[in-house]
Amino acid sequence: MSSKKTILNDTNTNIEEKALCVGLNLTSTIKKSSDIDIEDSMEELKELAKAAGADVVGSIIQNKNNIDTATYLGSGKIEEIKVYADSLDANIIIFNDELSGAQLRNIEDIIGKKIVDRTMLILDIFAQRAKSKEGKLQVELAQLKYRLPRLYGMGEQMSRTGAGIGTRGPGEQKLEKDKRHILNRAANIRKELREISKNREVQRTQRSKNSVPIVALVGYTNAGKSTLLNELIQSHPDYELEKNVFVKDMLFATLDVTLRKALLPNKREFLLVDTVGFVSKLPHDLIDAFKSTLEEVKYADLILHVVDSTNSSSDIQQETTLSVLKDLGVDEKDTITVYNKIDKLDLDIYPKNQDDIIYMSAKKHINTDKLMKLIEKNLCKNLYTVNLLLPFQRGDLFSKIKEKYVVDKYEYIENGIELVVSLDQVDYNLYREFIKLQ
Ligand SMILES: Nc1nc2c(ncn2[C@@H]2O[C@H](COP(=O)(O)OP(=O)(O)OP(=O)(O)O)[C@@H](O)[C@H]2O)c(=O)[nH]1
Ligand SMILES: [Mg+2]
Repeated sequence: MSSKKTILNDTNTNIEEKALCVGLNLTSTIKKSSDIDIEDSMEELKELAKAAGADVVGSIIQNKNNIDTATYLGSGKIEEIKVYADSLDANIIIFNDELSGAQLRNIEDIIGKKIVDRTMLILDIFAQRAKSKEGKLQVELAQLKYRLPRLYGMGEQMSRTGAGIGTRGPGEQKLEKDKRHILNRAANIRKELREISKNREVQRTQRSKNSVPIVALVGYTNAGKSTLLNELIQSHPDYELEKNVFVKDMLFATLDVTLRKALLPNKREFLLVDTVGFVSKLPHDLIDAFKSTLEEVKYADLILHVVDSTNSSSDIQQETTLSVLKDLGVDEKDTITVYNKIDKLDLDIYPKNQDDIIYMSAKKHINTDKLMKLIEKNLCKNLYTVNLLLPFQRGDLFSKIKEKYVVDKYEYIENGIELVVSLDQVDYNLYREFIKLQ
C-alpha cells in the first residue's frame, strides 16, 4: 500500500469527483463555546473537499438528537441523500465526522456511491501534499491506523481489499492477510520514522550547541504562517539565497516542517520553523503521526501563534490550536499571539498591541517591525549583555564562547581580547570575573 494512493482521485488525473457534503447537527448535546457552529463546520468541510480536488455540488444537514450507530444519520435520511445525490449527479458523499467501519459499509450499501468521512478526507489531502520522506511516512502510518479497524467496513466502491464481499471463506482469509500486511507495514514505518527522528535529534543538538534561538510558527490552517515566515526572513542577509515557503489560499498548504534563518533588530540570528496547520476535528492518528515533526515546536524558545483575525470562527480556531498544543505538551511555552490579516478588517484604529499580543498584516507589511521587536524582547530577556576582557592565555575561553554564542564585537587589545556578548545566567556567573568595568 502506498501513501500516494489516495482515497479521492489524485488532482492530476481527470476523474471528476462531484461531492455532496453531509453534516449532522446534534440537537441533544449542550453546545460548548468551543464547538464550531454547524454552518461554519460545513463551510470548512467544503473547503477541505476542494483542497482534496473535489468539486462540491451540494450540501445537506440533518438536525437529529442522536447518532445512529448503524447509519450515522437516520436510515430514512440516507435514502433521501441517495435521491438527492442522484439528482445532483454526485459520485462521492462526504460526511462531516469520522464514521465507523459498519456505518461506512451500511451507508454505502444504501447509496451505492463512494462514501468518505472527514478523517479520510483530511488524510487524503495530507497524502497528496506530503513531500518529504518523513511527511509521506507519517501520513501513510495515519492512513494504516485508520484503515485497520475498518477493513470489514470498506465497501466495494472504495475498497482495495475486497472487504465488502463477506465475512466467510476466502474473504475472511484475505482480510486476515490484509490485516497482517498492514501491521507489518506499520511496524516498518515506525522503525523508519524513529531513524529519521534520531537524525533530527542530532541536528537539534548541533543547533542548541550553537545557541541559535528557535521561534516556531503555529496556528490554524490558512492563518498566514508561511506568509509571515517569508516576511520575517527578509531580515536575513542570506534571504536571497533561501527559497520562499509555499503560500496558498487553501487548507493545508504546508505539511513539511521548514527552518529558515532570520535576524533580530539587534542583528542576532534566530531560526524560524513553519509547521503544519491545524483544523477542528484533526484526526488523532494524524496528530500522533506528526508528533515527531511537531517536536520542533517542543524545542522552540518562543511560539508565534498565528490567528486569522478576519475569520468568523477565529475564537474557535484559536482554541483548537491551543488544545493541539496542549496535546503536544507545549502549552506552557512563551507565546506571542499574532492576529494576522488586519488589512482586511477595515479599521480606522488598530487595537493596542501588548507584550504577548500583536495585530498585524504579514502580507501588507503592517507592524512587522513591531513583531520583530517583541520577538527580540522575548528571546533576549534571559540574556545579559557584557563587555569581557579575556587575557591572552585564556584564548580557550574565547573559543568556547564563540562556539556557543554569536559574539557581537571583539578586538585584540594590549592586555587581551575584548568582546561584547550576551550570555545566559550560567555563563554570566562563570565569566563574571572577566567582566570589564566601564
Ligand atoms: N489579506 C491578507 N491575506 C493574507 C495575510 N497573510 C496571509 N494571507 C493570505 O492567506 C492565505 C494563506 O496563507 P498561508 O501563509 O499559506 O497560510 P498558512 O497558515 O501557512 O496555511 P497552511 O500552510 O495551510 O497551514 C494566502 O492566500 C495568503 O496570501 C495578510 O496579512 N492579509
Ligand atoms: Mg503554510
